Amino acid sequence: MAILPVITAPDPRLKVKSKPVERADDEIRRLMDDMLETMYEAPGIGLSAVQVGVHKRVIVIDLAKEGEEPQPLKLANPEILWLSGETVTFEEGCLSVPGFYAEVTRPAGIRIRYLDPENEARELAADGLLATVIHHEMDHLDGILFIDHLTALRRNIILRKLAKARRAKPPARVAAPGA
Ligand code: GNR
Ligand code: NI
Repeated sequence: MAILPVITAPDPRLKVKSKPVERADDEIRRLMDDMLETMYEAPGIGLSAVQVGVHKRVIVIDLAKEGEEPQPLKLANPEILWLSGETVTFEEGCLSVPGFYAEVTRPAGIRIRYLDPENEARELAADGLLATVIHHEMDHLDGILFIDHLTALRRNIILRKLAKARRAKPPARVAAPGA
């Protein structure tokens, strides 16, 4: 397994819509495991492939608390089957929007269909924080960040601060030969 670099906003790669996987094969299983390791290390409770620069419709989630038995969820091609009319509001954060948190209101319940790592079609019903994290990760697959649910004013303040922080401390780069 490997810990992968997580892309942070504002980065145009986070705005790209991800493509469905043809089937869950060894490459996808490896991606899911690398994403889980990256997510645990961060730490975070969800991660989408686009955040590690892979534009495939793959997400991982684990809501288990530290010290509890891990409960990894590995999902490819998640599709919404049903949304509840009720809404719920959670304070969200994002590994691609480091240091910023905001309340987002989303459908309280969700039912999805997806491919598991063995390429089997499965369904999952969720509410509470799990439903919110599924929405957050599925948004990533369509190039949407939680800050896109805020007013343009709040979003732009956050994006400007992130861009300024990046200029102050650019991400580590591998040295070019001869550099
Ligand atoms: O670690 C994360 N916490 C979180 C909290 C509330 C709502 C959504 C999330 S997902 C986030 C990790 C992440 O950026 N996933 O894309
Ligand atoms: Ni996120």
